[in-house]
Amino acid sequence: MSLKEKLASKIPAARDRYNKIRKEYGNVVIDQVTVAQVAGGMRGIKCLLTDISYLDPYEGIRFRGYTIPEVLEKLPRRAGAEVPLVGGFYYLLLTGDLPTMEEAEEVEAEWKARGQVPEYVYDVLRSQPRDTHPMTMFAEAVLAMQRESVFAKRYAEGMRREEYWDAMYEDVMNFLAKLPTIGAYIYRMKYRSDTPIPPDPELDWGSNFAHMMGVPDPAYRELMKLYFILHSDHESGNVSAHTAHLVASALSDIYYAWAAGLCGLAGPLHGLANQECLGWILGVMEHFGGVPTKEQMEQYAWDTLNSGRVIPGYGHAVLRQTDPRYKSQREFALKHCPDDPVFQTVSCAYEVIPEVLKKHGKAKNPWPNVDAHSGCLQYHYGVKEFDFYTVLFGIGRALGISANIIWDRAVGQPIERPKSITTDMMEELAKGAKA
Ligand code: CMX
Repeated sequence: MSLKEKLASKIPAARDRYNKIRKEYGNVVIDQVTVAQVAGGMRGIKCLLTDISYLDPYEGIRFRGYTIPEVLEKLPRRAGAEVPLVGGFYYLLLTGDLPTMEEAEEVEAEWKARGQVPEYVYDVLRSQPRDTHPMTMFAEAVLAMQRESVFAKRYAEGMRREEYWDAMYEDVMNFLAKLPTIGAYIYRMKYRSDTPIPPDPELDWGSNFAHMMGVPDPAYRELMKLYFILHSDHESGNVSAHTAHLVASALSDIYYAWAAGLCGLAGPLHGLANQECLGWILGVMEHFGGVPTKEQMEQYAWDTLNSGRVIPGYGHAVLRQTDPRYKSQREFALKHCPDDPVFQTVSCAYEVIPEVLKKHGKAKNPWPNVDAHSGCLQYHYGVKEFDFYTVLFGIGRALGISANIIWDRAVGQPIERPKSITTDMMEELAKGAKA
């Protein structure tokens, strides 16, 4: 069954279930909100609904109920490939079902058919000064394509609510199909003397990105499929996913929604952390003239903390263990580049920093997150321009946010609108409760 047919077959029951729960159990209390949560970035408030992924603080992410090792083991892969097809992974994210090889290849074929990037997108990119941050370029390219939106056109024509998901699906497939080409184009334009590489029709979505980047090592193709899968989704409360969901809740299309999400991903406490991590690791190496000893690493970590900065790549708002996305990348590095000095420095940090952060006593989670590892693998394969790394994150994260938004439209999730209070009101409530 094609992805769209499978989706169509699942939506009526899911929509009924969602509406029934809203109607019958609308008054049931599932969480309480404290002053600390309101004043502290809404941490931990259970107020978002998604079936695409779930983040357990100790176990890490599950995509549609599957852990990362399960996803990598169960999804179909092409002959000789180490990592499954991203098209098959997207089928799982959207439908909750493991695809057959044929179904995974159908998604890949659909992306291939829709992959042509409009010329004006290149004009938009080329009109920017070359020192514009690649995330700014990426967000601009996504926003520029809004004129292609099927959802916006059909909405203006008076489309029925039940059809919203269908138009959103069309937009999403058109949009996802083009992202690897746009990302690689930005890279080749900005850092490789303006020498874009056309896609290879024989390659899958993830491998094609590696090819268009111009990295010759075939292991990089496997890395990029892994990278996009690992970065796809992390529940819906993180800044980029939540921003995209919020914007789309106003019935803005995927182009508006993901351009906004990318602007959130570009922040140093979120997606930009991976570029900061590699900068920090290279800083350690430069300072000590190569891979540091554990004692040197400890000293450098304390110097960072004592100068009032955070150690990038460590800590997490939800996780309370080593991020399984970190572990998965570490396994890849142990297999493909165990002797790489940058990887060895990342490993040394892993041995030392959790203990330093525990002694420091502030971070609730002293363990590494996904960003602590991703840059070192890119660096190994020659992608050394680390301000580009968040674009890679942005391509991968588009998979998760778009699956969420299709389902938001499918069940009819409403416009998001939480309630604010003033500081006076909060103080009064707090004092009243204490008295
Ligand atoms: N180094 C030093 N201090 C840290 C720290 C770190 N890696 N992580 C947290 N802290 C500090 C916080 O700054 C905070 O200090 P204040 O009380 O002075 O403000 C205190 O510990 C408590 O923070 P927390 O509750 O543990 O963490 P938050 O949920 O507030 O923030 C995160 C989470 C990721 C922003 C934070 O751990 C951090 O800044 N890490 C470094 C940046 C990073 O790796 N970001 C990538 C995250 C993954 C992603 O979203 O892409």
